[in-house]
Amino acid sequence: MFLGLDSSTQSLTAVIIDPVAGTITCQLSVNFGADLPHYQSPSGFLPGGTNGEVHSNPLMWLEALDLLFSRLAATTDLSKVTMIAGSGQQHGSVYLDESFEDRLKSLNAGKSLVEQLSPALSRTTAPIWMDTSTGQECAEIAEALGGAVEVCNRTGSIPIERFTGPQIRRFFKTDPAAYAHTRRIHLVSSFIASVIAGKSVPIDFGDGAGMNLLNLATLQWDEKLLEATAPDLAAKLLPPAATTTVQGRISSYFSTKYGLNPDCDTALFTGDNPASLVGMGATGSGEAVISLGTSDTFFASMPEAKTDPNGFGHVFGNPAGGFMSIIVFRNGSLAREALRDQLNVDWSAFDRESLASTLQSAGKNLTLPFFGPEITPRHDFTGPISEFTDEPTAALQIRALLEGQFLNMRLHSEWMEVKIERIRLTGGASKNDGIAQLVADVFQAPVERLDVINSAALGAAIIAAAAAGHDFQSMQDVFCKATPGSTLQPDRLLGSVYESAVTRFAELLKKNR
Ligand code: ADP
Ligand code: XUL
Repeated sequence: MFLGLDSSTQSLTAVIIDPVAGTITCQLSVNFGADLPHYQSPSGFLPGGTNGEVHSNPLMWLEALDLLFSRLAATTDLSKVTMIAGSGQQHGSVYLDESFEDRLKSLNAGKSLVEQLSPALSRTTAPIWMDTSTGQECAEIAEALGGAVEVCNRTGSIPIERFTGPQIRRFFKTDPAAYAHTRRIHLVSSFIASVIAGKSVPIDFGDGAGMNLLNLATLQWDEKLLEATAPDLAAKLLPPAATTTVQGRISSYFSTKYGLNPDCDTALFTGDNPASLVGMGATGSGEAVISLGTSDTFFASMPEAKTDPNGFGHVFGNPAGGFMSIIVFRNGSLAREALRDQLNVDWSAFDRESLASTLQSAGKNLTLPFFGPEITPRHDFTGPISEFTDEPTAALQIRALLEGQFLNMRLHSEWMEVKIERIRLTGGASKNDGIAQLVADVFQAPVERLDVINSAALGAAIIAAAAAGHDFQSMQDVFCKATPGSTLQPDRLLGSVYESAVTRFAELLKKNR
């Protein structure tokens, strides 16, 4: 059996898979807010940060790990687990002193992780992905490299506030003594992986690419960026490695305390998005995942490390090899809800029958679907902008908004130079067949939906299986099947319609930015 862990913003989740039976044998979560209220982080981070700072207490993650394993041990025979892998919320960083390695090596199962590891923190809190405090540091790093585009060419992203490099730089600038006292810097993923392995283990290519430090061409830390970020940074990071690199046995702390097999191995941990790519069964070329949540997210595997010339999208490592894109659209469900409320309708106005009634107007009327500031493309829009040839009835406005959202997505994923052949749709709006059909039509690719709940933790369990020698693709074929009857085929007659619409959409966008 293989165990995948996912340490996300609000919870720590475990998924155990049995590859022979093809079943998920256990899924358990610890919710930071509900289960560990004494950390006063109801949503997984410390409220009240100033200047855009959003931090979490790393001790909360450690206590969650003890709690999760005690719950697992009470319900499951952990001695059958032969490999553990995992994922974490991306970009967050943990700062540790000289004593960390020795403490990991000599963990005593009679005490807690918090008790034994808390003295090793050289910074009591960890900035996480929601932190936007590093605008100045981003500008400084860009300037040192000769521009944001150069940083993007090297690392797959322009300097981004939440990314770890700018965060490290801000720590160095605001508390140079504590920075100097820091011997090791980990991501959330590699921090948890290190505790499990009983020694510091590397950051993987998947999560490492979210730091503005990993050179995608060499898959090494980029020397110029290390230098532009903070002094002596190379010495504080282990060389990055592939996600499936086996690190050796688990720490005896876990076998003694929770009945894990002392021969259980550990692989590296990755970011939650790379792990979700696996858990959604989309690591193969031509496969994309679109998540229609509060924000809409598009991610897809990429054999080559292409970078977005506009600097809107990001490139991370694909745990199965090669790379993946991730592109975030802020005007997702919030924009759909805004139009729904403005027209005083409910979601049934977005369903298949309603949209079918306006099929004649497919691709004819254009809407830039931005009710507020957008990051893809980055612009402070103040409201949607439409160019209609038909009378703008409510039904046509809904069609044009949805088409605008997916045309924008199609346009801003063209830089990947990957022909999308299958889309796996997830998130709250994915259950809406009308919206799902429009995705299929605009991208001219079949859309599938999956029953996977914990896609990152499931992905991590599959990564563990792959690290133990199983084939990524066959594991995904078993564990990431489309829900029967959920697949929607594109209307091929609309291929040329949206081909021309995407060009007109791009022109309208250009006029309005
Ligand atoms: P989050 O990003 O917060 O995890 P979810 O993926 O749970 O969000 O998506 C929640 C959103 O899904 C809601 O805000 C709502 O706008 C949207 N949603 C829920 N049901 C439907 C539906 N039938 N049609 C369209 N959108 C829907
Ligand atoms: C990705 C990002 C978020 C976190 C959430 O760049 O910041 O998706 O990984 O866990």
